[in-house]
Amino acid sequence: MPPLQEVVLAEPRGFCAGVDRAIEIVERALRKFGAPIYVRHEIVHNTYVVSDLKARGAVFIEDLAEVPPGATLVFSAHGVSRAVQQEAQARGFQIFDATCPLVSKVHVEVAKLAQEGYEFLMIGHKGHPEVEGTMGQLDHGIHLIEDVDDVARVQPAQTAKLAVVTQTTLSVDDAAHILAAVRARFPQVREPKQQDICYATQNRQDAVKLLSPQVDVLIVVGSPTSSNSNRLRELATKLGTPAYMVDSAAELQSGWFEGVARVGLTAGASAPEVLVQQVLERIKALGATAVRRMEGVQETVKFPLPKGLRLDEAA
Ligand code: 0CG
Ligand code: SF4
Repeated sequence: MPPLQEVVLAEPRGFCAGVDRAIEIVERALRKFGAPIYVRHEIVHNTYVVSDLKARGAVFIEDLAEVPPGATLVFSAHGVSRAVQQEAQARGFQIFDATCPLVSKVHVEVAKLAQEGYEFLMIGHKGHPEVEGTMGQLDHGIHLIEDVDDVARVQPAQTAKLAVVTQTTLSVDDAAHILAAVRARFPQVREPKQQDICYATQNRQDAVKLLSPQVDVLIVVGSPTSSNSNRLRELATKLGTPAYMVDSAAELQSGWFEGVARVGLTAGASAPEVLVQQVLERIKALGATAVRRMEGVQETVKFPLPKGLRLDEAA
């Protein structure tokens, strides 16, 4: 096998518009109101981002009981249930909602269709905060579907008005497979006009599909809690390319690159580019001499900041 030669950078990779916005919300809240700023759940699922914001005065909590009266509270990019939203409002916190607008869009759809009498199947991963937030838009009537077996098992109260929604960060292929099983069992099911899996998840997975066959190993920068990052590693593995996910350059193992000529490098939607560059440097130190960027979709999505944190507002 030839020695380590080239690193190919996936395009697009790393931060999406929802993550950019969420981090910016915490940073601006810190600047405007000073520390501490309370954040419900990791603002995005990245160890580096969270520890950096912690060092600057953000306090990450899971339970609102940990938030003192009068505090400023930010909801993470993954969104929250109605119960959490209502409790936070009732306790009078100053709230900034960093829920990604593409997650909020799913919440709005659920609320609207529920009004029309719909019951829901939600395709997603149990225990993920986005799933808890979306399912928590209603008191009842949303059934979690994790796989094809769940489709066979689920027992909706009625099937005349049944709608399907999904987590935004699923494997596009797995979701399509599960959705096919849903359609087969419930042909009348109502589907989102545009799929709920977001553009960033789709684009990063598409890039890995193109890149995987060109490389001998794929490195994904991302944290273990990050759904979309895990899906990138999983996808490459399914395509037959050995793949590893690392939280930082320190986690790289030289053994992964033995007998490897070409390394693919990508990052989940919550992983900062600075970590990608550190990983790249480390792979270069192991012997890679060339770096190439693959051709890919240019993302231009940008979401506005919430009122009260915009630069053009009077202080
Ligand atoms: O991929 P998930 O939903 O786990 O979230 P992460 O924070 O990693 O990235 C995007 C968001 C929100
Ligand atoms: Fe929004 Fe998609 Fe990014 Fe999640 S991964 S924050 S849904 S753009």
